[in-house]
Amino acid sequence: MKHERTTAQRSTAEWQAADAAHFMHPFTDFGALAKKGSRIIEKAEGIHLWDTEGHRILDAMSGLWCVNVGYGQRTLIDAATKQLEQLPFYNAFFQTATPPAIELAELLAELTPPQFKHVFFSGSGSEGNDTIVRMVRRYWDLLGQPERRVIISRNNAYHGSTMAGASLGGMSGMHAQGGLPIPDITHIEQPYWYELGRSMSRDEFGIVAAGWLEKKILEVGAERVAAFIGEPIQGAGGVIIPPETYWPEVQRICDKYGVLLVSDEVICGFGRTGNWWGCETMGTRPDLMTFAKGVTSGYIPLGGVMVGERIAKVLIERGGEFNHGYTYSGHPVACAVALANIRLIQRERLVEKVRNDLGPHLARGFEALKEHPLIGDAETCGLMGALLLVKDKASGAPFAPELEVGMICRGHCFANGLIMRAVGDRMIIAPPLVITGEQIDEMLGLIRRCLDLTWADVRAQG
Ligand code: PXG
Repeated sequence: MKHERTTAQRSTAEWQAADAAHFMHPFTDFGALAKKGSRIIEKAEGIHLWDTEGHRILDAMSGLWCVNVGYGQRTLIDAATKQLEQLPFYNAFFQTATPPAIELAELLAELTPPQFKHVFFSGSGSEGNDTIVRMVRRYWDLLGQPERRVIISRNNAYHGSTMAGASLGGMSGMHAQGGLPIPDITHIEQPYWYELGRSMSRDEFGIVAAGWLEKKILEVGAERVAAFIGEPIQGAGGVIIPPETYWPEVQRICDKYGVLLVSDEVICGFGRTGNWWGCETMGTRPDLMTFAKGVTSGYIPLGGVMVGERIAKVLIERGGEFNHGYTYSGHPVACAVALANIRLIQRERLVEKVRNDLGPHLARGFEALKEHPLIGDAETCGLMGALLLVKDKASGAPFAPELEVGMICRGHCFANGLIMRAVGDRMIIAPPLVITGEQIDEMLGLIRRCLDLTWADVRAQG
């Protein structure tokens, strides 16, 4: 009768046993998790989650960088219900379309920078970046320059987990599994000032780091370079906020060599940085943008690519059939939820709040945390932030990686009702955009307590 059991009837231990027996989690050491047992999240409201043990947890990661409007938003739930009743699915392949997909395309064209009038929908950010690879190469083929195939990305970038997404990404651990990257994708070093450029000012380093792109273009041969892709701020890589000089210089270099610029807005889009798009915060004019996550606040999967007119025009006027698409490209329920989500962001003026109020509030809190003996650096942009834990504050010397100080800190966070991620020894947050000033203070208080506990552990270990 086990198939008939429902949530309410199972204990945490029973959930954990069934989980370990059947569910292979993403990016997980299956054997280790099976021994330890998952934390089972059962419900959520606002910026808080509850696990099956009844613990209340402040979700400072917005699910996985996506639940920007917080949990339990009635208008999103109603939009999904209504669309499920009216038309749960129809495809967009055979010269058909559904009203929510058309309306969302129209709204995205309005909300994005003026070079964007067209969108290609996918089911996720990874699929969006697969679309980018196909589309970029198709564009250059149609222009009679098929040798322009190479896409340049960066080390420690994250662009998804499909074959193309993982190839574009710069995670060596991912490349090592499955024979990646696929051909004609190459990487340059990331613009991580603290690690790579502390002998210079941030601004000087930004120019140097952008210069690595020009060097790579010349090494590959400009006539072979199709595009450069980057996250305005690297998220999964540890909230690496580049110097202000970096992106404008990257734009200048792309323009100089006719290389397409792709902004992966999967995390930075929909208000996270205090503007609708990370490229607006960073001052670039991309030819393509990938989006996902915040488009529906994670209530339902949806992703896509904003296609700049430079590319759309060629695809439309000379393209013929583009042999690419997904069953769920323009899924009507996902699009209906996205419409409700975007209207909520507009109605509540969340982007303006992040820019003028919440972002500066968080920045002040992180500035104050810089005094903590564990913190080597603290930075924020909008509602993204990173705290770097270091062994020696004066010199900035890092802890030995095997100490896993970030994981120790993350453990204290979990135990104290806070979800904060550890990427190595960078502790990162990206709370829902509906967080209030008071809740930011509550979060900062929890962070400080967990830093103190981590500091005590570190000292006890000598
Ligand atoms: N681009 C960026 C910039 C992302 O952050 C993707 C593409 C892929 O999206 P999908 O929807 O295919 O997952 C992402 C996803 C982490 C973490 O550990 C980050 C992501 C996904 C999983 C884990 O921070 N970002």
